[in-house]
Amino acid sequence: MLTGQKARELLQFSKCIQMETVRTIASIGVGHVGGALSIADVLAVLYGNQMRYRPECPDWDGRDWLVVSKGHAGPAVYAALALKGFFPMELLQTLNRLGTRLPSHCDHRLTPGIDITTGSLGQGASAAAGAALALQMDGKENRVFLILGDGELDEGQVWEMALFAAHWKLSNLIAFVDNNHLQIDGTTEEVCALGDITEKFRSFGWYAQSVDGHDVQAIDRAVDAAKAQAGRPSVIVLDTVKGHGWSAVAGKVGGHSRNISFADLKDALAEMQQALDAIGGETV
Ligand SMILES: Cc1ncc(C[n+]2csc(CCOP(=O)(O)OP(=O)(O)O)c2C)c(N)n1
Repeated sequence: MLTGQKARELLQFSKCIQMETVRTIASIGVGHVGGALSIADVLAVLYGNQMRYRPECPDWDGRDWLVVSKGHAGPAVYAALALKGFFPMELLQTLNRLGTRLPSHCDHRLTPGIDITTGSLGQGASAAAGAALALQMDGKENRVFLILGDGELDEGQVWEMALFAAHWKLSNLIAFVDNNHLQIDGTTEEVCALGDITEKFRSFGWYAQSVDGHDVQAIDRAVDAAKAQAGRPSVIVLDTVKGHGWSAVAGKVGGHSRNISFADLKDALAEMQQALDAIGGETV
């Protein structure tokens, strides 16, 4: 259970992740802003409270792994990593430029703190389950966290992974679905309706929960409950808004990948700063 102050710290962290996300995308003028902003709260809970890691030693043996299978949300992950000291904040201004260490999609070979390369939807799911199985076979206590998109669930590979992870009783695997109800060109309902995601995973033998994906307390409690599971993997379906935190983009189909001009950046930062100021408590 988070204290009120800790919850406020996570909310502030989440807002800072969002602000750095729009700054980094604006530095190149275009990028996947919608699906990056929708995972800021879960990233804040993971990097702010739930994951074990050492920024000065990204490959530390005792770390928990994070696989962001919706690899196009890279800018939000980079913002969280920079804010936690994995690399200098200035690097965020090099997003997707020639020779950068921060490509638009997550790349293990280039970025300190990225455990698995992702971008081809579905593949990160299998890689995460493979890593979890390897850690389990080695008798290690490290956990693997996995973030999937709701549109990504259209990939059959995700369901193959769901079967596999339950078969191997991978209780060290905790997956999230960023259920923001949008994919590239429409709602998930229009493109390929998913039905009850929690029930689907449950029927595969997973421990499944569903929470408000912008409520850091609820996400944190759900992760605690997932960590307490033995003999089965966990999924936490996050009810989110694509583009959360920036009303010009929030919930809009065109917000998957879009241009961000200097005026857009000013607008987004002003709205986010206002939300940050409203959180209250001590600034961290
Ligand atoms: C295998 C594969 N097919 C297609 C794409 C192109 N693509 C990139 S993002 C995206 C939509 C993903 O939707 P969702 O998982 O809901 O992501 P979010 O809306 O949260 O950004 C698609 C189809 C891809 N990256 N990989």
